[in-house]
Amino acid sequence: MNKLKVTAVALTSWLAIGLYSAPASSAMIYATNADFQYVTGEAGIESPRGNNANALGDNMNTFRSLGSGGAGVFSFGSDFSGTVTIWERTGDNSQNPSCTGTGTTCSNWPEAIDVYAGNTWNGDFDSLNTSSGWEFLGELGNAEASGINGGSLQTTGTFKYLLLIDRGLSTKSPIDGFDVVKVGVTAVPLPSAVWLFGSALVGMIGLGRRHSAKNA
Ligand SMILES: [Ca+2]
Ligand SMILES: [Ca+2]
Repeated sequence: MNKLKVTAVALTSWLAIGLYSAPASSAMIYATNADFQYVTGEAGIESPRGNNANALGDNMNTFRSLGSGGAGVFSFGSDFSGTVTIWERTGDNSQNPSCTGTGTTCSNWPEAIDVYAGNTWNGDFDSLNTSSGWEFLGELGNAEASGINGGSLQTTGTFKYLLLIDRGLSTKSPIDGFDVVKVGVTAVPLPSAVWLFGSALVGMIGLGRRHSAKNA
C-alpha cells in the first residue's frame, strides 16, 4: 500500500467518524445564549420572569418574560434552517381551547410576538432594523404557542440568530408580554467544513488512483 493510499484510508476513517458524530438532519437544538431588551411591564425584570437563563435550554418548567414591547435575540451554537418552534407560558390558555391558528391571541392575556431570523447581530437593540438583514417568519400568539407542542414557523434559508419582538398587546396585570419557555431550531445537518473536507478527500483518492496507474 503506497503512502497516498494509506493517507486516503486514514482520511476516510476520520471522515466516517466525523459523519457518525454529526447531528442527525432533523435534530432540534435549543437556545444556548440570548440578549434581551426590556421595554415595559411590571414583572418583566423581576426574578424569575426576568431571569435570562429561563429561556435557554430544553426546560419546560421556567420562562423568561419579554416585557410588553420588549425583544430577545437567541443563538444556538449552530446554524439552523427549516422549522423553528417556540414554547410560551400562559396560565389561562385552557379557557379557550378553540382558539388556534397562526397569529391567534384570544387568550384572556393576549400576547404575541413577531419572529425574525438573521445572520448578523451586534448586540445593540437601539440600532436594530428589522427591514435590513432579517427575514420575517411570522407572528405567534400565546394561545397557539403555549401548548405542549409549542408554536412553529418555517425559515427559507440558513440562519444564526432568531429575533422575537413582543407586539405589546398585554393590557392585564401582570403586563409582562410574551413569556418564553424555550426556543428550538433545526440544526443544519453538517458543518460546511465536513463538506469541504469530503471534496478534498475525493481529490486525494483521484490523485492516489493516478499515482497507482503510473506505477503499474
Ligand atoms: Ca403568557
Ligand atoms: Ca406574560
